[in-house]
Amino acid sequence: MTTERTVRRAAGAALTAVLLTAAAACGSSGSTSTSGASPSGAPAAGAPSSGSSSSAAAGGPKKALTVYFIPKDTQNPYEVIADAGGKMALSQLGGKVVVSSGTADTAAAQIPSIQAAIQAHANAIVIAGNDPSALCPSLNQAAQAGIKIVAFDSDVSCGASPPHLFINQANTQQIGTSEVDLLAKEIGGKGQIAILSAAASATNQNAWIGYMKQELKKYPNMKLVSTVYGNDDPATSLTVLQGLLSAYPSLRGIISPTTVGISTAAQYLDTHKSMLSHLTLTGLGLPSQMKSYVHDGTVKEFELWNPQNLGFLAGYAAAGLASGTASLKTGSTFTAGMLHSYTVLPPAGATGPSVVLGPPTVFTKANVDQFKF
Ligand code: RAM
Repeated sequence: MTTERTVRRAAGAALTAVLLTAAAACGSSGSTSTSGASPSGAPAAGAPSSGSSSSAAAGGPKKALTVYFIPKDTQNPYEVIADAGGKMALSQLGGKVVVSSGTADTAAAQIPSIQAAIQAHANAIVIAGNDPSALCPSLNQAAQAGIKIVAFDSDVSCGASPPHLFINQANTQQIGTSEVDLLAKEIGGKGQIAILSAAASATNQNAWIGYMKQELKKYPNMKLVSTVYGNDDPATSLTVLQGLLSAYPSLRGIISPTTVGISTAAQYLDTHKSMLSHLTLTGLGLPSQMKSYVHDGTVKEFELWNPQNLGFLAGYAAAGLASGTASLKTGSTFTAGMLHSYTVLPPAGATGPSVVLGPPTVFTKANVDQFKF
């Protein structure tokens, strides 16, 4: 049982829509990109204007903060959208985001970006961990240099040191169990199934897969035969998918808990439609990437949350910690602009202090077009 709970959650699709900006406009093509107080993408209608924060005086975050966003990699569209949310948050607070990471989903590729944040005297780091423990020594160095540490998307498990806040996209258990339930519903709870995941060391996917395995006990006739890892790289995802399909010709279902994996698999099945007579795909996907596959029947249902809201919340959390207006204390609260107030949840299992953005949305033909991310 998890003790996570949503204290204040994004108010569904209406709020989701408000925070959408063109992710492409905010994307990072190189390994490092900077966004100042005037982002290229104007805040969407309803967003507070970026110059409005005399908030330090009002007890809000300090102005002119520099926050390093270190996503899993700089090329994954999901991560680009999440970083855009961070840029929007810091822009509203009069600070800036520097996006820096590698192009492969490894801890080694992220360590230079942590070092760069230390060199730049950043106020905070927001990192999506490609590995639960390999980043801890560098993050400790950063914390010793006075940099506040926030994990989002994929947590790090460094124990008490450095202390950090995890911004969870949704309840971890719910993400894992709901994907199994979606697939079970579609295939009648029967047959061989497989998981097409991201990097083998990714904390988030591994935590979800743990709950998937637990949930599978409810379906004795559904058998998990293989888990393969595409490293959030489309080419690798395709290779391991093809290996899976040839090793298990009777496969009835695939869960891909990664936007890169599910979009790659959907694209493949779209051009191998005969497979759809016996094979069902679900998982976590970006509606913008998946909608054509939903409309042509390749995929019926999948889920996600708004990655831009995730980055936005992480940006506010980082700014709050760096300003002393947010803390890691259980039950303490901070305000994340238009997403309102969040309460810090108690540590549970391998997860330290955390906040949860909100429940995932299930996308089908009926609603997939409403979401712009
Ligand atoms: C991929 C990444 C990310 C995950 C999403 C659902 O883009 O692995 O970490 O949260 O999928």
